[in-house]
Amino acid sequence: MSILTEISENLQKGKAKIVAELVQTALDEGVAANAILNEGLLAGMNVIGEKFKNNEVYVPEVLVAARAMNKGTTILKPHLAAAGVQATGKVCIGTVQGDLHDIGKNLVKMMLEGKGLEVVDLGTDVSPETFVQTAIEQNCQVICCSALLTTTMGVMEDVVKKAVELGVRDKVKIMIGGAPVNEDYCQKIGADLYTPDAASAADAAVEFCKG
Ligand code: B1M
Repeated sequence: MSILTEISENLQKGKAKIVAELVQTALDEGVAANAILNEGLLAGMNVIGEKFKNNEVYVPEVLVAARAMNKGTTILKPHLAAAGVQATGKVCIGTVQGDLHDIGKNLVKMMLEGKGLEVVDLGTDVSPETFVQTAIEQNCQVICCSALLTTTMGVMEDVVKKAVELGVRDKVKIMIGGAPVNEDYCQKIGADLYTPDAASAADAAVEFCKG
């Protein structure tokens, strides 16, 4: 069994300590950080996601898998960052109000940092006011909103409205992403950009920060 498959399978079993050890071993053996992320950690989380959808596993199993994912990504973080190029810019990121999913948001954050951007992580359950006030007070060029629930994606429109209300809509770019969101929705709510994954989000944020 390849080490990437081992990482995926242990992640699915929620074996956080083993996942962390395997990620370190893979790095020591010279496996690329991107491959460990995509073919190990994300591959395992996709399997869990499908099983969750089909009621083959339940919330506790998903939670321990998520914890294993976070352990693995913590070790990967400096290696993903090392692959990035230096850029100047500041971004704030969060998962929108009512939504506690943070794995995708953390991946986007990691990729942004990997591109050399300074990232203000607002965490989960972030109100439109907090997104926009943070951008104003901390001079962020970009606000990144993540949502995983159809019931919370509407908060992204409130972020756009709040930026208009506080008079900064022309000064800050608003990027959106997450499983229920798409390009059509982005246009409908008047956000600046939808990207489907963490890597393209980071590339786009760099371009926005260049101005
Ligand atoms: Co939840 N959950 N969950 N969950 N969960 C989903 C999202 C769901 C699709 C599962 C399902 O039913 N098939 C479903 C949503 C259905 C819907 O709204 N249409 C769902 C539900 C219903 C719920 C609860 C309501 C369940 C309940 O309690 N009955 C509840 C809600 C809690 C809340 O938030 N208020 C809930 C809870 C949980 C856990 C706590 C158990 C756990 C979260 C743990 C955590 O995040 N710390 C969890 C998980 C893990 C999932 C699944 C299985 C995996 C999500 C994930 O992390 N994926 C998910 C099913 C699935 O997706 N297959 C599911 C991996 C992650 C890397 O992907 O976040 O999409 P993702 O990020 C991607 C892209 O979307 C993109 O980049 C990443 C990859 O490169 N991206 C961006 C993300 N944000 C971006 C921002 C950008 C750009 C790109 O720019 C700014």
